[in-house]
Amino acid sequence: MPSQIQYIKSAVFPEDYPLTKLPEIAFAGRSNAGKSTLINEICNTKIANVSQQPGKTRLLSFFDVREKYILVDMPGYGFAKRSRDEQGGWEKMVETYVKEREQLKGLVLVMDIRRDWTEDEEMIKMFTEGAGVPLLIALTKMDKVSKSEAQKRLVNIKRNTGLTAVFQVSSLKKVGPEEIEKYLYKTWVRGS
Ligand SMILES: Nc1nc2c(ncn2[C@@H]2O[C@H](COP(=O)(O)OP(=O)(O)OP(=O)(O)O)[C@@H](O)[C@H]2O)c(=O)[nH]1
Ligand SMILES: [Mg+2]
Repeated sequence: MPSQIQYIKSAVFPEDYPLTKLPEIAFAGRSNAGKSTLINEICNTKIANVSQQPGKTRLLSFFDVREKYILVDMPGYGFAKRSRDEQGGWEKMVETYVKEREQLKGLVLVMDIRRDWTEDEEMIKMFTEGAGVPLLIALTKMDKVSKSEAQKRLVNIKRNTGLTAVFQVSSLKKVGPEEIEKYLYKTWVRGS
């Protein structure tokens, strides 16, 4: 597992994205889904902020991993206190990033396994499909449900989305990060 990860910068607009050509992998999902936790585990660090106050991060945060690829922690959506204007700004930021970032090799959609697929997830799926960017789904907090429930939810998500790259994750049980890192590196970084 990689351990050398460095924060580069945060940005909203394309002109502020870091000037690197390394392959990039973005993490998106509802606020509190476990994006930052998963990034930390994949990179074996504590660098990505695990939220004390959900919905606070409003920027794209770029991290360099071993000078091999870039991980991008995207702000979470679905946070109730966000106004309609802010929601619109979030959508625009995500859409612009997914469309315009040429080196974006794939997007990890992080979802609490107990939640259902909503129009927010559908929107991200549409943005990525529109841009030809592959999608992986990480179903987090599987420790919160029984094994059979987790399995049922995984099968449902696969069926509803037509996606095959769907992984279960538990930060408590240390399930998922290693397998996901392997997949990302092999399929999206080295395959790029
Ligand atoms: N039980 C359990 N808790 C988890 C798991 N993954 C994350 N959490 C907890 O869920 C909360 C939110 O995790 P974050 O990683 O901050 O979520 P986030 O998606 O980055 O949230 P925002 O940055 O607000 O969008 C934290 O209290 C984590 O400890 C998991 O697999 N199991
Ligand atoms: Mg976060």
